[in-house]
Amino acid sequence: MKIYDGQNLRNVALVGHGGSGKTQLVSALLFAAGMVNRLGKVDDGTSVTDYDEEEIQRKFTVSASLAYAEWGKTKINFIDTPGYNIFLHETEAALLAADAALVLVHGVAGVEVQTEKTWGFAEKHALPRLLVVNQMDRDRASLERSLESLRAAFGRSVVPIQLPLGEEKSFRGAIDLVKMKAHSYDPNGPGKATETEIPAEYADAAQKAHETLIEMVAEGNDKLLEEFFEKGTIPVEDLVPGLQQAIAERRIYPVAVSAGLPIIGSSGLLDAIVDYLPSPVARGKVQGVDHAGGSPVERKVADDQPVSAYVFKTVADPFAGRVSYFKVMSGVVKNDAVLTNFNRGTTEKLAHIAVMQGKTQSPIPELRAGDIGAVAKLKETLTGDTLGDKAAPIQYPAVQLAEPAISFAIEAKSRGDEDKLSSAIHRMLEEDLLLRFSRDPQTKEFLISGSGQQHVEVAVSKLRRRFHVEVTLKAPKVPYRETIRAKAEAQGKHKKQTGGHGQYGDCWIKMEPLVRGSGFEFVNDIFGGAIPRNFIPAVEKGIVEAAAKGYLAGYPVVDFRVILFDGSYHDVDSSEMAFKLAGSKAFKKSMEQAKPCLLEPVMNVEITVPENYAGDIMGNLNGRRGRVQGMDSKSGSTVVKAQVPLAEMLSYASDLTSMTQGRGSYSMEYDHYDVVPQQIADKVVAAARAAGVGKEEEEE
Ligand SMILES: Nc1nc2c(ncn2[C@@H]2O[C@H](COP(=O)(O)OP(=O)(O)OP(=O)(O)O)[C@@H](O)[C@H]2O)c(=O)[nH]1
Ligand SMILES: [Mg+2]
Repeated sequence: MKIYDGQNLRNVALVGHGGSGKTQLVSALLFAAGMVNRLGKVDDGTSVTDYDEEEIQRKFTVSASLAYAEWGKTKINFIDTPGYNIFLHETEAALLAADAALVLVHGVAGVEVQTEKTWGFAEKHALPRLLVVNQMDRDRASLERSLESLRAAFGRSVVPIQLPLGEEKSFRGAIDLVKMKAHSYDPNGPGKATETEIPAEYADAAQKAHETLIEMVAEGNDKLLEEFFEKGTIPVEDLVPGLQQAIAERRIYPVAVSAGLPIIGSSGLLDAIVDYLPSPVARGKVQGVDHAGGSPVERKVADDQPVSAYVFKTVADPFAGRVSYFKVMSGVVKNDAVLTNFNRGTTEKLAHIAVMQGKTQSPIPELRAGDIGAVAKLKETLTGDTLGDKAAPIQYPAVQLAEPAISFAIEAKSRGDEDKLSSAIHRMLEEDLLLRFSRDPQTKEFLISGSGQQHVEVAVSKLRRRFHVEVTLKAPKVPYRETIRAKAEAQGKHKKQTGGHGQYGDCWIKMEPLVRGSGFEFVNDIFGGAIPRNFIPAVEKGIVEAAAKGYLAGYPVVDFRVILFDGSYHDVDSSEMAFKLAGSKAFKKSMEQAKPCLLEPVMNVEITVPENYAGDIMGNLNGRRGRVQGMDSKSGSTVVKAQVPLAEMLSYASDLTSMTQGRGSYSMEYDHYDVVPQQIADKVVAAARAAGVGKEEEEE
């Protein structure tokens, strides 16, 4: 395996809506570059980057993976990412290793929900972009319509650098609007273009598009603008660097056309990546901090800088152990290097560094600034950590993850599974940052949490296939809360003064509702020493502990204020314990009068369906206590936005699939807590009581 210098590298992440053809395109590009001798296909389970058993079975990408193509003097590192909403956290994390994004758009559907989401990630991480209108061989695929939706979503900087040659079934290549040549492909061939002059019937359209491109490139570049006004055109040798610069500065988002199956446009796309997208070195400097919460540090992306590498992904392999994927941010990572993990203050030896072609590792003696590789068996390093030269500490920022949206109780099927469960899950948590594992304080069950039902199901399936642990998932849980709706006032008195050392604590509190999201507030309003100062924190503690245990159904009580305003004490018998118990009693007595109620999480839901299903979807949302907030139609599909209680969304994934014959998709995130309607609350409370919540012994 050859060693590449930073300027001869391109790190591109393929992003876009699920099914736009990212994984298929990577396999096509690798085949066209001669990196593999058979064309891998998603549909046969033979693609290079969807190699995980889960991906082969489900035929979509679950987690980011790497591949590379050697194209002329350049090595292109591809990062294939998931487009499915519940795995998008993987996509964003992987973008930290990229220097540009290839944003794929389905030639029939145009811009879709996840196109915009992933565009947002690219925006956030300031990545230059190349748009690819893909699957141009499909019936009703159209560059023109795709461009309309792209411009509507991303503005007028979207400009074609290619036009399709032929359309739909007869799509056979692309016209290069920079060099003004036609590139045609044999649909059964190896993905390499034959270059010809532009056919006469395309000449006018190509000339017009060429001029539009030139104008866009010249617009932000005074020198080119002058040249353009003088000569009425810009020669190719000036247009290429001008285009490069405009892309790097994100003034232009160029658009190419392709198909990954049949492979059409591949060699032209590889050329465009090499010619127009920036190398990691061209991106200049990277930013970090010298230690957590410390001062900013800058590092030049160059071989002569101190070495630093950012770990953007971890794979838990049952055989190879932990495999860490990293990008060399500065300096050179040599095989067997001993580096410091700055996040953990530990030392790691990088034995057997390698480059990845899908699941296949090839050893390499060194990786230079900007390159991407992998290493197995690091001891403590996890995703988001920075490794480097001890003398030059730096930590690169990791992505901010959302909170998981859904939890299920998980149970091992047998005793043997139980023994293996926790260690297997902890290894999976290392590879999937949004997965959580915890214990329900009320029911003592183990909980597994993720971004959606399917996310959790994939995790369970991995547990079985990779780690041979069988588990069952029980009904998902809704994290209810409790609160109050009225003011209350009560006394809590704990008194035991018969025989031996007595106990005496007595307090009076007022309780008031607070606005949603305020949590808990404690006000000490004791005057004249009715309760000695040192016992006041004990009263508060008693209230806090009782509130955590809940009043109605065992869910934490939130959004209320307690004012401690009176009480009494005994010189000998008062103690912290006695006042804590008094606080807890006062809380419970106040709750009786305070009109307690249940709160439930309400989610922002976005559902995308083909237009003709929109009516059904809205009707169905009404039945789920949903409030439709808006509707958007574009290119044949409708996006419905609504707020729906989480409790009503637990089975939505499978219901949506059956309502739309699998053509709908949705995403949701937490928005706020709201009061549960009485009838439903009654059922939740009854279920909790039946499960034994609130039956514990009253302390006396
Ligand atoms: N006709 C046609 N079908 C394609 C093309 N590219 C991909 N497909 C098919 O479209 C489906 C989805 O392709 P993938 O490559 O898995 O799509 P993806 O963007 O990786 O999807 P996610 O991994 O879910 O984000 C598969 O059935 C492919 O065979 C294309 O250019 N033309
Ligand atoms: Mg994929």
